[in-house]
Amino acid sequence: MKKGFFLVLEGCEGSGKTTVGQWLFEQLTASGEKVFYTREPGGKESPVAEKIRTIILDTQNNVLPLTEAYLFAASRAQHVEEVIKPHLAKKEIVICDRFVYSSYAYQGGGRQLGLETIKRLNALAVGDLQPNLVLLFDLDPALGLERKRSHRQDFDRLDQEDLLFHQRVRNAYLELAKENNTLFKIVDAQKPLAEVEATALNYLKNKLKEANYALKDSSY
Ligand code: Z5A
Repeated sequence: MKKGFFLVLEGCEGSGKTTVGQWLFEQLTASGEKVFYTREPGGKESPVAEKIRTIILDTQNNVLPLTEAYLFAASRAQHVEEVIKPHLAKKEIVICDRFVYSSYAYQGGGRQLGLETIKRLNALAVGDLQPNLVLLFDLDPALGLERKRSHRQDFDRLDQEDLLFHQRVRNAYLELAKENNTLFKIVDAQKPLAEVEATALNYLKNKLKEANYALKDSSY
C-alpha cells in the first residue's frame, strides 16, 4: 500500500517539467522533506530500466511502434517494483518525471496505437499504483521543440518525430487531463519560469494537504 506521496510530471518536449521538477525537489528538500526524484523511461537506481531506456531512445535502432510500447512498459514494470514502491513505502515524496501517461500520449496518441491498447499493455506494469497528483506542463509543441533545439544538439528517436506527431501527443494529454480532472492539474508552461514554478508548487501544496501527508514542516 502507498504510504508516501507520488507526484508525476508530464508534458511535451521542452515544456519545462524537468526544470520545474528539480526546483520542486530543491524546495521540498530545503524544508526538510524526504524527497526522491526519478524519471522514465529508465529510472534512478534501476540499471535494468536504464538499459531498456538506451535501446528505446537510440536513433540507430529501428524500433517498431508496438515493440516501443512494450519496451516502455517493461522498463516501467522494473522501475515501479524496484524503485517507486520501495521509496513510497518509506513515506517519501516521490517525484517522477514522466510515467504511464507518457505512454498513453506518445504511443497511444502520437504513434496512434490507441489509448485502450496502451492501457491494457501497461496494466500489469503499473498494477494498483496511482499518483496523488499529475502536473501536466502544457505548451505548443512548436515552441517546446524550439526551446529544446536552442539548448541541445542531441536528439533522441522520439524528439526526431515531426510536429504533427507532437501535436497528437499534446491533444492526447489534454484529453487525459479532461477525463481525469481531479488527478491532473494543467500548468500553462508558456508563462515565465518563475510563474510556472509558483503554480506547480501551489498545486502540490494543496494536494499534499488534501492527502493528509505528514509534512516535516507543517507551515509549508
Ligand atoms: N516517452 C514515451 O514516448 N513514452 C513513455 O512512456 C515515456 C517516454 C516514459 C524521453 O526523453 C522520451 O521518451 C520523450 C518521451 C518519450 N521523448 N520525446 N520526444 P527524455 O527523458 O530524454 O526527455 P524528456 O522527458 O522528453 O524531456 P524534455 O522534453 O527534453 O524536456 P522538459 O523536461 O520538458 O523540459 P526542460 O528540460 O525542463 O526545459 C527545456 C528548456 O526550456 C530548458 O533549457 C529550460 O531552461 C527551458 N525552459 C523551461 N521552462 C521555461 C519557461 N517557462 N520559459 C522559458 N524557457 C523555459
